[in-house]
Amino acid sequence: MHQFQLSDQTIMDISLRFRREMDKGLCRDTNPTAVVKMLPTYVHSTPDGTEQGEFLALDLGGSNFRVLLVRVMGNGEQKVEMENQIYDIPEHIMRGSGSKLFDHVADCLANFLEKKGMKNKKLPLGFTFSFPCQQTKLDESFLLSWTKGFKSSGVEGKDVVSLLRKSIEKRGVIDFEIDIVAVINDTVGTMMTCGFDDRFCEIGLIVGTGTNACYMEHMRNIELLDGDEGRMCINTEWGAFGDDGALEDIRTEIDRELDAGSLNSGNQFEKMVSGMYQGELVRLILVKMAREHLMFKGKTTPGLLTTGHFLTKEEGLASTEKVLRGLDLDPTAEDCKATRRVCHIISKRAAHLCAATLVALLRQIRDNKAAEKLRTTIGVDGSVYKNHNAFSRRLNKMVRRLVPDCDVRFLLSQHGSSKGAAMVTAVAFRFAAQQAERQRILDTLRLSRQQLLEVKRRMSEQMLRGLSKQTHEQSSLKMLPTYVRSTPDGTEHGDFLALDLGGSSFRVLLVRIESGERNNVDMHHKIYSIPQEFMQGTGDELFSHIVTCIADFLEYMGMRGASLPLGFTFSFPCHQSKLDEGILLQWTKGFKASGCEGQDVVTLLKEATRCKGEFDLSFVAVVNDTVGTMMTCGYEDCQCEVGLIVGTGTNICYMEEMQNVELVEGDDGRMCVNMEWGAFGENGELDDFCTKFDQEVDEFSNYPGKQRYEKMISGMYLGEIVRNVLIEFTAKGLLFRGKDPERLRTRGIFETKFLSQIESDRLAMRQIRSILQHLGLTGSTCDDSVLVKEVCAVVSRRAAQLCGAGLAAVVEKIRQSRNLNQLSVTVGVDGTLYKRHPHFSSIMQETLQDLAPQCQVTFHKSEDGSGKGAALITAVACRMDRCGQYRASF
Ligand code: 0WK
Ligand code: 0WK
Ligand code: BGC
Ligand code: BGC
Repeated sequence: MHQFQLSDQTIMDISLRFRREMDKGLCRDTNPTAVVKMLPTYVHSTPDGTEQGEFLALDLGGSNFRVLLVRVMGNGEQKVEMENQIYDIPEHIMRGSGSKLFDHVADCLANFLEKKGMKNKKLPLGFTFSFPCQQTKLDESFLLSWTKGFKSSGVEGKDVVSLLRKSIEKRGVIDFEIDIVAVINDTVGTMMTCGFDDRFCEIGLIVGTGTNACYMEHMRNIELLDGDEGRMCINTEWGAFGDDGALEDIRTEIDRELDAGSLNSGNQFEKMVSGMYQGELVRLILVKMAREHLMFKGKTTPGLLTTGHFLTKEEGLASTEKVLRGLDLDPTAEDCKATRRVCHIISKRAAHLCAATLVALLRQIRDNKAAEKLRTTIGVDGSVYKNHNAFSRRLNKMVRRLVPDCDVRFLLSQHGSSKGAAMVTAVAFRFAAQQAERQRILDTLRLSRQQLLEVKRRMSEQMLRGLSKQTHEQSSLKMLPTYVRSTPDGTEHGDFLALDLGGSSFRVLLVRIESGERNNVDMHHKIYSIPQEFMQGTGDELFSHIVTCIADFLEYMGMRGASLPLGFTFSFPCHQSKLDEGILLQWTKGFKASGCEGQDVVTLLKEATRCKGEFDLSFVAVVNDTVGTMMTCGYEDCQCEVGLIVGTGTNICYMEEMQNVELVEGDDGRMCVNMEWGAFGENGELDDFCTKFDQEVDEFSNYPGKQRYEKMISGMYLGEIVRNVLIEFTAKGLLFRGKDPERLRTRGIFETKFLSQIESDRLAMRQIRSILQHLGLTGSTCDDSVLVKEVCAVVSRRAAQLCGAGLAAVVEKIRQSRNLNQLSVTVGVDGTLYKRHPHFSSIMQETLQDLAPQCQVTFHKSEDGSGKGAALITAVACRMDRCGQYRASF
């Protein structure tokens, strides 16, 4: 019997071996070949007292199959009521066909509900299925292999939830309806059951028919899953420890004999520890002893020779003689003493082996927490642990001896794993309900292809109305003629000042154009800020500030008092009747300076220059940033006939056939039209796509009712839409655990740049949390970060799709105006949102491709800004002037 006794050294060594097996199972590369599978369970937390409701639970895989009704009283009452019924699983069903097994389970469920008079109640169900399963989510679990006494066919490799659903549906809904919300392992159920009473409980242990353990592992160590924040319960399936030969040195010939005769191969560790096998080990030893004439006077009996006839539960019982006589043996007192000794040794080895693996778990948790002294609780269940006092005593004792520095408590589960299953179901049910509500809200921000086609159609309609003299006033798209009729021809030359006002930064540029060789433009610029008080003060203050910046720039360039032609990129809707005049129709974005709307901004600028008297501006061309961008890109790509801005604001211009530009005389050639598409929707064209979050943003914007399309797309507003969705989620308890972080109510706090950061694929969840922390949204969880990222993605996706639908209308217009079957055109594009957002441009281009398949569109990102374009336009105008050509437009 000596070979069954393990020295402390050996036990310590086995513990270290098991720890290595755990690492193999957790590691992505070695998991496929690991025998200790370390299976993710998708259970992220132990009960937090908010669980409540009525749940059904099935407990399959232990010595009893139970159907239970569990009532969890919430709001901190921590009270649970349970009713259960034990049903038999006949051996022919445990080893028959899988469909028969699950039909039997469904029958028992129906019987239970019948008895409870609850057949017509649709209840969520938690399914404790105590076998090794690969889970992909809480309600999907593929059986890896049967263990213990089960061997039903057609189940391994299958999702046991679908098999159960099928058996239930087979009975027809008229019978009863069940919503299987969660499938868990009995170790997980046991941990949750004990966790309900003891918040330190983070390990679940079963030593019963089979044996196994689970524990709360840090996500960063679970390489099979993304995310490294928080914890998840891992089902170790330690029964299989040794299946790769790791325990060969301690396995005896008796162990090998038992394994050879067992129903399911493998599970070497379980076969040395659990209740299904301890008795069998004793029997095989007694048979060996008898055959070697060391016991029972060398006699064996059919009873003794029959597998499974020496049940584990027998061991403890004083009446060994009664048991042996039950096997038709005629034991002497010596025989009884020897039998008890064999039982003692087998049970002791089992307890010590269990302690070895348990200590490996304890050390893993202690190291994860970097804790000096670990305080933890092990929730435990199973007939061996419960009914074999010697076993549990030896196990506790050996654990304390191996890890004296850990304060470990064993908490016996009083209610079985189903209470825990109900907890998991309650959490899952609450999560599922919350998820459904989150998706319902997010669905209001998701646009279908049909809706996008409708946006495109309505945009096309408004374009025609805006171009037509008759309907121009009624259109939300002003289709403003820009008096830019062609792109540079390379003969332009000279020094030009350029101003770039209206984007996220104000720039003053000196642009030196050398004629002849193309693309020889030299630029110097300086960025100035436009303080809020000037953006929202008086026009005089604003333009005086602009002139101050120009003067500072000329100083900085050593060109004090210079008089240069100037290209003025003024990124707001302006009515132009010629190139050097721009009547501001209305401010947009963050600007609100008084006394400007309805005024010619060229005059306002010249007025301010005159007042300052430090330099003179000879000629000023005013262009929209979309036009400047088109020109800048057109200088390198002559196919560039569209200018797109997706930045603080959004807008587009394109080269339209003169005969369609009814507001301007003449039908020859083309002219660039500034669509001011930001205003699309002001006549209600977008009302059926607008959500309450958009309403909120519009209501609190500088210009309620204005720029509706812009407010669903551009950088100034996306962050605000996200913030409003997050407030709604928080108010509904769907985010930040319903705790309303005051900071979230601060308008403008969620800048759009955060969307771009949060949606970047490279950003780990913890970095999202640090952004939330930075925003003062402290105490957010990993789930919160995931959700915030999802909200950002939905809002930016809608913006990109809306932009793509609008662009599809524009390029289709060009194609149709030119009666082309296929159009290939380049779009010059600029703007921080387009440039910095990780997915905006690709989603916009996908949408465009889908909605305008007859247009090949190339996107040319502007690297030099629209100031260069403005200077080029000014240069062309000046060239035409030198040639004495009328410079109203070119
Ligand atoms: C009771 C639990 C059940 C688990 C069983 C294990 O409710 O989920 O499977 O303990 O112990 P056994 O019945 O195999 O001895
Ligand atoms: C850079 C251009 C400028 C334009 C801006 C728009 O040079 O004219 O207004 O892009 O992008 P935003 O700065 O608003 O993101
Ligand atoms: C199964 C485990 C289960 C354990 C205890 C083992 O045979 O593989 O999933 O937790 O028995 O019931
Ligand atoms: C303005 C446009 C400008 C766009 C991009 C909008 O708010 O109305 O003129 O092109 O922003 O900057």
